[in-house]
Amino acid sequence: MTDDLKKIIRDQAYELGFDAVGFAAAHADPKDAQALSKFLSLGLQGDMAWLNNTDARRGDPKALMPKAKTVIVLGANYGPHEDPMQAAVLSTRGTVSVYARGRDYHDVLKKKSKRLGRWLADTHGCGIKVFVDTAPVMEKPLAQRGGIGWQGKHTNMVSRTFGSWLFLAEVFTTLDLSPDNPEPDHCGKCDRCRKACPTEALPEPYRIDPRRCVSYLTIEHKGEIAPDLMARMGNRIYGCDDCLAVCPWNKFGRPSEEQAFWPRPELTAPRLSELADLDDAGFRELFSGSPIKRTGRNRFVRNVLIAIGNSGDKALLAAAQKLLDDPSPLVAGAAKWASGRLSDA
Ligand code: B12
Ligand code: SF4
Ligand code: SF4
Repeated sequence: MTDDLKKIIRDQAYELGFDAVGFAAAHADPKDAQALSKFLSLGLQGDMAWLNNTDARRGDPKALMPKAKTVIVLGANYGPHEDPMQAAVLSTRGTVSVYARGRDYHDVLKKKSKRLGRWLADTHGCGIKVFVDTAPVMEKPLAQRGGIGWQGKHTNMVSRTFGSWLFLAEVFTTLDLSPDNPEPDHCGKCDRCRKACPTEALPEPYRIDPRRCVSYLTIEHKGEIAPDLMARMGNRIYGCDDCLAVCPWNKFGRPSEEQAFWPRPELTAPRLSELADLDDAGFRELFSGSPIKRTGRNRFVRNVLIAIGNSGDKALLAAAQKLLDDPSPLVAGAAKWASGRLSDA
């Protein structure tokens, strides 16, 4: 009976556009809570105080829904249609990570997960709760327990079918469904992701130091960035895909069929000089519906200035100098760094 029901749920999830579906028991695994406490005790969360404030709940799915018995773990393929690193060699352009080139995945997956949850509640009279990314849920270990992939040495979840390009979401339910088998680790001797990292943010296999990660620095970190890290960031202006892009399991993946994740043409290799010119209103207009709106104009222009500083192209010096007196100290500081670096180039 439970297997029949699981098949019906799986089919419904596929119909709604999910690409991977698994079932995990809604109980805490002490290993996850311990790994999280260790992570926090080392201060690795940096500016992400929300990880600290929610740690008691994050380690245990029941803390979010005491009556939950099963977590339906869901994956959505956002595999790129083009080489994700193609803009990395274009010095006057920026590289936006694949996940942020289309529409905000939170909005897209929330809608689909809610539809799945509502259908389940209506057809089976159960309780449900839906989560995507921002709730205090340890999504990757749950997805691994639900069998849709394993946490690779870059710490993200890798799928044998979709490589490193899966977004995660969950529907918690009071239905008691048999858990799937956890996916074993298939990294083997491979170490490509760690070698590819531009800032050495993966000091050991399966460990990340977010404070060095370009994704953290460009999206989460609110202040100035240390000069040695800025110099290593290249032209990555929002997020980073280097460790994901080199994963050999990507060869089994395929481009996403979800049009909402397809890149907006202007974000595939945007011109740094145009982005540096954005004011608040221009930023909000350009990035409405995009995850990029999250950083606000100042942090984003800081990132663009770092890329300008790293471009080695003196034609961009004027764009940096124009921002030396910007009212935002963050922007003015990055403009000073970029101008100095280009003048020396
Ligand atoms: C905080 C966060 C970040 C932080 C920290 C990253 C991190 N690895 O934790 C920053 C800002 C850096 C980040 C970056 C990115 N993120 Co993020 N992020 C999250 C978030 C909100 C929480 C993750 C978390 O709990 N971290 C805390 C630590 C403790 O967890 P951990 O690193 O997984 O630690 C585990 C392992 O290290 C292991 N471990 C620890 N010690 C040891 C020792 C040994 C020996 C072993 C074997 C294991 C082990 O156990 C820990 C617990 O399981 C999740 C969403 C969610 N709610 O889960 C999304 C999430 C992980 N991010 C996601 C994405 C897409 C990204 C980026 C690719 C975005 C981009 N292109 O820029 C990058 C990838 C960077 C990277 N290599 O991880 C996706 C990943 C999807 C997937 N397939 O896994 C998620 C799941 C969001 C989603 N719903 O889709 N992210
Ligand atoms: S996202 Fe980029 S900076 Fe962060 S760990 Fe991966 S390769 Fe390193
Ligand atoms: S690049 Fe290699 S080590 Fe890293 S996650 Fe992929 S298979 Fe694992």
